[in-house]
Amino acid sequence: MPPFFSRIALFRTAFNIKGLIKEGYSQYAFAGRSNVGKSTLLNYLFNQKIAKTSATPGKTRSVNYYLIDELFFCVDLPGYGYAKAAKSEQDLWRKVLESYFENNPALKEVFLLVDSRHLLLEKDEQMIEWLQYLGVPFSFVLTKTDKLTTNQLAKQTEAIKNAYPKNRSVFPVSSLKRTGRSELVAYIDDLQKGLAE
Ligand SMILES: Nc1nc2c(ncn2[C@@H]2O[C@H](COP(=O)(O)OP(=O)(O)OP(=O)(O)O)[C@@H](O)[C@H]2O)c(=O)[nH]1
Ligand SMILES: [Mg+2]
Repeated sequence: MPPFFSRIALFRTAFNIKGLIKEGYSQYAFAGRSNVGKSTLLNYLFNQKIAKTSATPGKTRSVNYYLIDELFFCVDLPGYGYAKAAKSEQDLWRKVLESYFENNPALKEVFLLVDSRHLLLEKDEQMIEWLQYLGVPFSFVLTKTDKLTTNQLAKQTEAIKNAYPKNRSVFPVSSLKRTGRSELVAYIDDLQKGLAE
C-alpha cells in the first residue's frame, strides 16, 4: 500500500454554515452522539493527538476538516444529543449538522459511531432516518469495545447488523486498546478507489 493516513493537516474549522465545504476533496464524516469517541478515534486513526477530546460531552463545537495525504478529508463533527448545552447553541448545531449532510456531493460516507455498550438510541435512529432520507451512505463504528467481553461484543455486533439488514458494514474499535484501525483504514482506502459499495 502507498503511504496512507500519513500526512494529516487540519484544513478548516467551520463554526457556521458558511464555513462548510461542499465540493473538492472527498469527505468521510465521523458522526454520533456527544462523548461517543469521535475525536479520540480520529486521533487513533491519525496516530497523533490533533483532534480535541474530553471526558465531558460537548467538546467538539466545530466542523473540523482534516486533509489526509492531500487526497481526502476526514471530518470530525460535533456530537448530537448533548442536553446540557444552551438551547440556542443546540439549535445552531442542529442547523449546522443538517446543512453539513444536505446537498453535499463531496460526502462519500458517514461513519456513525455508536457506543458498543448501548447500541442505537433514539437520536441515532433519527440520524439514520435522516441519512437514509438524504441517500447518504453510512456504516457503523462500535466504539469503546474495551468495555465489553468478546462474547458481549459479538452479540452487539450481530444485533446492529440485524437491525439494518441492508448489510451495513460494522467496525468494532477501541481507541484505548488500539484495535480496529486497519479494517477502517482499508475500508476508506477501498472507498477512495471506488472498490467498496
Ligand atoms: N474506554 C474507552 N474510552 C474511550 C474510547 N474512545 C474514547 N473514549 C473516551 O470517551 C470520552 C469522549 O471522547 P471524545 O473523543 O472526546 O468524544 P466525542 O465523540 O468526540 O465527543 P464530542 O466532541 O463531545 O461530540 C473521552 O473521555 C475518551 O477518553 C475507547 O476506545 N475506550
Ligand atoms: Mg469530539
